[in-house]
Amino acid sequence: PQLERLCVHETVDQKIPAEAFAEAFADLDVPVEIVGDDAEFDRTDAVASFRPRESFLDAGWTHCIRAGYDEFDTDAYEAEGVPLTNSTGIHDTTVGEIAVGYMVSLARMLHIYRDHQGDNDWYEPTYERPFTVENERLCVVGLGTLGQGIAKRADALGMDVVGVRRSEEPVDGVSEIYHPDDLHEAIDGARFVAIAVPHTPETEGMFSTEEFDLMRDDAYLVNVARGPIVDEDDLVAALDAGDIAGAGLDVFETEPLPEDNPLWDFEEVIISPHRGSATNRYHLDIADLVTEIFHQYQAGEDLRNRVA
Ligand code: NDP
Ligand code: 7N6
Repeated sequence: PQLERLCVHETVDQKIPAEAFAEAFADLDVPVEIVGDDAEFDRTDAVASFRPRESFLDAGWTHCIRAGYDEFDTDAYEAEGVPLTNSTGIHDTTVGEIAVGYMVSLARMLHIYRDHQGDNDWYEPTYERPFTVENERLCVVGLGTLGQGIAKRADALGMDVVGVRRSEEPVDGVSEIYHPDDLHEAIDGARFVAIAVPHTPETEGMFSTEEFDLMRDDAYLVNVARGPIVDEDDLVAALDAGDIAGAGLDVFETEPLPEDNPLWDFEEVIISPHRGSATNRYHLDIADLVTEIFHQYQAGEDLRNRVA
């Protein structure tokens, strides 16, 4: 059946204003409603949500407003024959900018100067500490939307960019592509390692003590993908031991990052609250994508970003 309603689940409010998001569908020829957990669905409903709910399996189509749909039970959607789509394809600029922002700050010490600014302190670092990202090697692990957004910007800054992905498909600005089996070879010698893979059984714990030992002592880790890809206890131990120099982190094993988590206390760790994709027009980017898929559904076409 054709879709007769678009339901915006209230959990979207955790990342984008639900009202503004719903209003962004003014041109859609069906009503748009913000719904809560008491809502019931049938096959004429489309649902756009941040978090999964079992009730969405009664709808005609569910859209996850995140690129990472790891919290959604794809098998259940397959079993019900309900299409599930995700939001990959729209975060190249937003997450690319924040990843490059971490790297430039970690190199030029903006985070340290800002820390000292709080004490009106004209802090002068050691001569050896600052460096330029230009000519430094970056290894981007995962070369999809995020990875390409990071690689393109890093290449523009003159970095020497290599990457890791399963397929060999070349990527603009990336001089060499390694298979995940050769991850160690790929990160060996890199000054920055940026993680941009989805959280899957294969990528969970991809970075632990072994990788941190192998990385340069003056290397920095950037994680804009998902917390569990990095073993956080091992990361803390590696930072404590000086096995790596620092990190820029947008994602964590537990979010919000608990107040007593030791990662807060490292001078050379920059923490952002899973807002790598956040801008004041993020709701419009997602609404454009949902609108496109909505029209594909109504026309009986293949759905962009279908993951189940
Ligand atoms: P894409 O699907 O576009 O890209 C994923 C990339 O990872 C592909 O290049 C894929 O290439 C590669 N990949 C998959 N599995 C492996 C593996 N085992 N080893 C190495 N490479 C692998 O996704 P996005 O770039 O849109 O998003 C990536 C993830 O980033 C999301 O799943 C989400 O968790 C996170 N994210 C975080 C955001 C934030 O706010 N911080 C915002 C958006 C996304 P190939 O198939 O060739 O292996
Ligand atoms: C904000 C979520 C993703 O996977 O976690 C990120 O897209 C961003 C809606």
